[in-house]
Amino acid sequence: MRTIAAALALAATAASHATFQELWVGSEDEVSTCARLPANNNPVTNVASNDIRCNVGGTTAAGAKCSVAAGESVTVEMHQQPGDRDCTKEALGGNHFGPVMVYMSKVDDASSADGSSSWFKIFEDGYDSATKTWGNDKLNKNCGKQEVTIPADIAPGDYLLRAETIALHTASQANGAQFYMTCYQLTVTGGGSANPTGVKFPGAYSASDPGIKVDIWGNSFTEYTIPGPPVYSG
Ligand SMILES: [Cu+2]
Repeated sequence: MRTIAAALALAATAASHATFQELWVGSEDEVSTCARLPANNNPVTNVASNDIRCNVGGTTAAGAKCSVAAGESVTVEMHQQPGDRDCTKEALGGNHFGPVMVYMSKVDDASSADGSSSWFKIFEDGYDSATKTWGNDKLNKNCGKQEVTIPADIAPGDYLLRAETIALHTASQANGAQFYMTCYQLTVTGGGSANPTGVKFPGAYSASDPGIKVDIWGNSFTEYTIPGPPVYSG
């Protein structure tokens, strides 16, 4: 009996997992053409692993680059199963509450870069304590989509764009936070000369960060500290 219950709980959990898989440039749907799609929807849990860069297998190239003008918006899109863009299903299911963050990294060639370069954050949405709303609650309400603006002043050239959400439902345990990320291969046109300083993955996060080892269910939980560097303001 206990075995069956545990197996059902495990199946339910796995079914709710997800990957960022599509990208929109402005209003144009690029589908997954420039996404380094993760092999499956399992989370990364070790912040010290190279998998924290671009997910398991995500350090190698996949497909094409998407071209985007500096100052333009892109929309990253997450779903539970590959290619299943059904908006009636949650993007990330079952209480997998947590922040949404997007980073960029300037690289020589987005189709071969391994993600070891420096990353700057361009977007974050953590927790609104007034409405008790998480960043990925909004993702779920918006068919898995999060729109972000490419900074207008960054230098033109190739970048990796790293979309991430963290599920914190079991994050009160050591290494209980679940990281879901996908890297997209971009070429940025226009722009200026800014080359924002950033952080490395691994390195940007520690397993003991207050936004990573955190009990979101406790009575004392009122505010959430988003991990990683501040957002580059341009
Ligand atoms: Cu999970």
